[in-house]
Amino acid sequence: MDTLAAVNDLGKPWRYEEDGLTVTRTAVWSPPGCHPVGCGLKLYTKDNKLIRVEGDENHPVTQGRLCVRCISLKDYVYNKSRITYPMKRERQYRGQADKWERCTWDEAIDIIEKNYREITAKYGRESIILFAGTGREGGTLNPYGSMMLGTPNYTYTQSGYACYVPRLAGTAYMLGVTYPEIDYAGGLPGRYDDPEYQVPEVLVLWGKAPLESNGDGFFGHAVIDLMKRGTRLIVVDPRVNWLASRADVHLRLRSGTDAALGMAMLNVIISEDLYDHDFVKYWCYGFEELAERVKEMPVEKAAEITGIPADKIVEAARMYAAATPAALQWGLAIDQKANGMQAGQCIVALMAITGNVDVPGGQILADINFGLNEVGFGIEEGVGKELMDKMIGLDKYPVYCNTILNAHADMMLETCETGKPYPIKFGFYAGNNLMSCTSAEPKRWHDALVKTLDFCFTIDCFMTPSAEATCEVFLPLAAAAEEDGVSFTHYSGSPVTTNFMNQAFTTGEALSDIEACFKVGKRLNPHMFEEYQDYHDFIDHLRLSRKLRFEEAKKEVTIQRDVKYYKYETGDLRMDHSPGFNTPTGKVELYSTVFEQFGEDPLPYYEEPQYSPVNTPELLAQYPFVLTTGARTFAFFHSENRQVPYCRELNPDPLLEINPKTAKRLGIANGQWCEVWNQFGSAKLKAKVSEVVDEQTIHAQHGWWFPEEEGSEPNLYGTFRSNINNLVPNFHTGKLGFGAPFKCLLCNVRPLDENLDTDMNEIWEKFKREDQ
Ligand SMILES: Nc1nc2c(c(=O)[nH]1)N[C@H]1C(S)=C(S)[C@@H](COP(=O)(O)OP(=O)(O)OC[C@H]3O[C@@H](n4cnc5c(=O)[nH]c(N)nc54)[C@H](O)[C@@H]3O)O[C@H]1N2
Ligand SMILES: Nc1nc2c(c(=O)[nH]1)N[C@H]1C(S)=C(S)[C@@H](COP(=O)(O)OP(=O)(O)OC[C@H]3O[C@@H](n4cnc5c(=O)[nH]c(N)nc54)[C@H](O)[C@@H]3O)O[C@H]1N2
Ligand code: SF4
Ligand SMILES: [Mo]
Repeated sequence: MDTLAAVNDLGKPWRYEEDGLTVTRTAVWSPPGCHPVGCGLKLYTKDNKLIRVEGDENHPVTQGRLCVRCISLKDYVYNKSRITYPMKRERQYRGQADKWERCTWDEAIDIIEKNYREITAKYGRESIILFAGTGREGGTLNPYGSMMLGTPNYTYTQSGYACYVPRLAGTAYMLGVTYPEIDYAGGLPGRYDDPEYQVPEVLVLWGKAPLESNGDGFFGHAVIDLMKRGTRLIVVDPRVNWLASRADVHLRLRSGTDAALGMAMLNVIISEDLYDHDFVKYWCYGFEELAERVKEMPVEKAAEITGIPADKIVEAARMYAAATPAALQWGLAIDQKANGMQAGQCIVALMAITGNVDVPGGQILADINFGLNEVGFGIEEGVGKELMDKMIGLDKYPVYCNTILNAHADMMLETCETGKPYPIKFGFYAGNNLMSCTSAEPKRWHDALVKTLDFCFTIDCFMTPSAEATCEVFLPLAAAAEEDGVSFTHYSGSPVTTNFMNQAFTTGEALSDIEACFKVGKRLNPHMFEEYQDYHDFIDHLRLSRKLRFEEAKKEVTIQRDVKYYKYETGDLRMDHSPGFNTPTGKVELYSTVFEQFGEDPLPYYEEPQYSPVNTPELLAQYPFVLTTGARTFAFFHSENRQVPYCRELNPDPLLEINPKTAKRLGIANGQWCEVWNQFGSAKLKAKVSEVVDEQTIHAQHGWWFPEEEGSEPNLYGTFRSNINNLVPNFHTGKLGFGAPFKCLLCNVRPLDENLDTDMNEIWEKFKREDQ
């Protein structure tokens, strides 16, 4: 279990005094939005005010390194547009930014309770939708949905749950664990020099840009650490991102063709006999079938599909197979396509047949005692089986809904539009801004929600376009520096550290998600909270399963967790503690009996993106470019940080990357505003003319809105003007309901005559001045 020792090498206590300031050491999650990376911060305060932020050199993984979003924390917490008191507004004034009035927490909860009682009495608890976003503290583990609201319709509103869960589901079916993170010695006391550790000779980054994203609790700098120790990179990416430009091999594929590349690499490794015979023989199921299947994808065919030269595919396959160990990290780009599960299948098969699973320097797997199953969700109790059966989408996509206990995003949109099979009336945003970022066809969501919801509330640090359009109550959210809480790297799958957030100061009446959930939940569903004295007790239960006590453990700030290898030999991967993997056959299922049981092909296959130069050549005259979106940037976490001058000035405008030759042909200059459009919609972005993309590809940033602009309807902070999701359709998922084409569509681009800068810059400068 967790070792409460060894970490605080430099000997600093969790709180101390320095030069007249109080220093609080903490390891944060969100907000500002982030995944549970748990970077170490030193917060310097005086008289309950944040004076400055520094990286904490005591943290075993981050060792003082921080990204711009935590460095600029002061600008975030004291931003002029931050909301630090509860607010209310009459239903008739929805969409009117000047109609909000300050109120007390009690008053806000009274209003929420009154609506909750009235609406659930009339329409049942199934009429409640919880809008979930990415894995931030409040949304994760679902206490808001199951305990506070008791709704079966906890809904992450991105079409096809095209983020992380397709990866989790695929690995759960094939390996019996959650996402197998690469091993960067994060849990070992000696880190990279630990005798148990081996530096990977090769690291494959496939559709992932970890320096910018630090995705899913992985600290991106670990890749640099490894490169300094000799690790060579293979990068699979249509764009030349920073790491691709430093890779030994860059496989620059056409967006959306990953499964073809994966099958071809498997084919090379198998046909050239480069695989790990022992591991395949003893621990893999269905190797012969896989070998047969991937013969359908010879490298020449894959080269034609992906646009990567055949010899490069062979080179990469050989390099990966020859390395001992080799690590592979795959990212969001794989989830964001209908064929993503199959690409994921290829990737897991690559790891397995080369013998890199559960070995030092390869992929780390969660111990059966770890992982999300250690934490009580209270869902059965809070929602009840009868109601869970009413979850939207359960009939059509049972695998999706049951895997993550989430209503299906696309089906939910349809339900909000039609009121069928029952009406959705009560809404709550728990870390979601669907009109700017989360969802495809945001205007369609807007129209459906404005019409269907009788009541809606949110908890956030800032007003968002989504809340402005639909909410009656706004609850103020504490930033991570203002709260007590806990985070697990990688959401506790492949656990490396447990991190404690130590409250350093407070601002206004802002409360953390956990505290707010406790406070509001006690009113709405008191029986669910009876056994907790206060919210710290609730944290112990929710995050620590009472195995540790927050009040004690927080002093460690970060606890490294025991990483064990070769658990398939020791029985630590299976509930029954017998050797093997936690799958129906006890082996790594290259041929997935689970996929088969769900009516999916048990083996990987390639399918063209729904709209692509190959699949829909008839559309090419109108939409000649391949569109990929949303590659992460350092300055922003999704739709956040646009208010923070420090971040915004690194990336002032929504950018569209276009190759110099394409730009020249279309008459587009660097920095010129453009319109990008396709059969689903259009958006206005600013051209960044760059070799980062090839001539056929356009890349557009996501998550744009303008907090400095008019908030009232119809402008809603300009959220629909530059929103690239106007071009992304719903209902284009894979067979099991997972995946959506956020990173593989067609589009066209044209230069705009109007120069939007003139007005926009003036508004921004005024906003910024008032903030200082
Ligand atoms: N700064 C910052 N960090 C974030 C976020 C944020 O908004 N900002 N968001 C967080 C969230 S929720 C997530 S899910 C993670 C995602 O983070 P990552 O998993 O790293 O994903 P992305 O940055 O979206 O894309 C990674 C790379 O995929 C490439 N790519 C695009 N299309 C394709 C394709 O078809 N195939 C392949 N192989 N590559 C492709 C892009 O060019 C990009 O370089 O980041 C998290 N971290
Ligand atoms: N075109 C395109 N669209 C995409 C993507 C893409 O790559 N391309 N990526 C998609 C992906 S992977 C994801 S995960 C979604 C993300 O979508 P969301 O997770 O919905 O992200 P945001 O739109 O930033 O909205 C989050 C809101 O939560 C607030 N917030 C931040 N931290 C916390 C917290 O701890 N608690 C609470 N209560 N609120 C908090 C923020 O202030 C913000 O207003 O976007 C998706 N949208
Ligand atoms: S990755 Fe997240 S936690 Fe770490 S410094 Fe950046 S914003 Fe802060
Ligand atoms: Mo995500």
